[in-house]
Amino acid sequence: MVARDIILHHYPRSPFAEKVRVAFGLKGLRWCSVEQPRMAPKPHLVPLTGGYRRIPVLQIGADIYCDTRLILAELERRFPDPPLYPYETRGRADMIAGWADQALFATSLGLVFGLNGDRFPSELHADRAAFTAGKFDGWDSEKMRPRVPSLRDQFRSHLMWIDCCLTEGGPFILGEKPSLADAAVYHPLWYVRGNLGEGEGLSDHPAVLAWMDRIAALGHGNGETMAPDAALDVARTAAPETVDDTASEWSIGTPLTVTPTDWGFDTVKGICLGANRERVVIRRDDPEVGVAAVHFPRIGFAVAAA
Ligand SMILES: N[C@@H](CCC(=O)N[C@@H](CS)C(=O)NCC(=O)O)C(=O)O
Repeated sequence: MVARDIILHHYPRSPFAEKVRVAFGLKGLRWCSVEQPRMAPKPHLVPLTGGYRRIPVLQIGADIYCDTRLILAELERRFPDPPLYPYETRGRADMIAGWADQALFATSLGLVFGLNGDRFPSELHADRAAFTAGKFDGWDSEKMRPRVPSLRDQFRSHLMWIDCCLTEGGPFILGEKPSLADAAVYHPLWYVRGNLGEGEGLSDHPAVLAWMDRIAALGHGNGETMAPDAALDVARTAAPETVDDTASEWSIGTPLTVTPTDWGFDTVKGICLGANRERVVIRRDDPEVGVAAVHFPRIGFAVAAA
């Protein structure tokens, strides 16, 4: 295994990880799969990220990419062919992904927790209550149950939009070829189908189900299991790549904090290595893994001087 290999830190049932696995399939990539716990603590992940605990995280050597928006942008930069933006659709694909990752995901998750929350262990509920800091009813099934009828309505409206995209311009969300928009819209529906079957509206949309099967058929590329310790060794023995993004308000060397604005509000501290409109990169010197560069998207994160 060489240090430049693509390493994904994830767990099988994570919808956001499924978004990245679909992108691996679309691009036909070879990658290493490191399974992380689905709740805190994550002792084999936070030495890499400096405290960020959300899943998935992409690691390439000592470069650590947080959040699927940036993970997919980085995969596109390094492995452009076949593209995630097949028809100069960058703006449209990113806007659709923004809707899918927030509105469609929150509705889907609410439906699963509201209907099936009792099947999840109490430790997971406690973890997610802290993780969301009270937003989304703390993903508490008791509080979410009365919201199920309204969530069902929302979910059905979302399905109608997706169905229209496919029947008016398919076979994929933006047309003839699969794109980032497909990976983003797919993951919340994959989560609903996996947890609740097709009874919550999906069976009324054969075009959506057929599209889901087309996305599943893209596969996940070629993933090989890697031990969490081995991934830490990779970071320890590699040096981060040079960053050339310097067009931003933050000059190189400024101490910064980076914090998600939607959920999982853990702050990461580091020294600015570069930033632009799309991303911010900070350098950390970690006692376990040495120097690492942690990359975040600007969307969905608050950046401030430390
Ligand atoms: N905006 C983030 C969202 C990531 C996210 O919320 N992931 C969920 C899992 S699907 C998570 O981290 N849950 C808590 C955990 O796994 O500890 C992204 O696109 O990566």
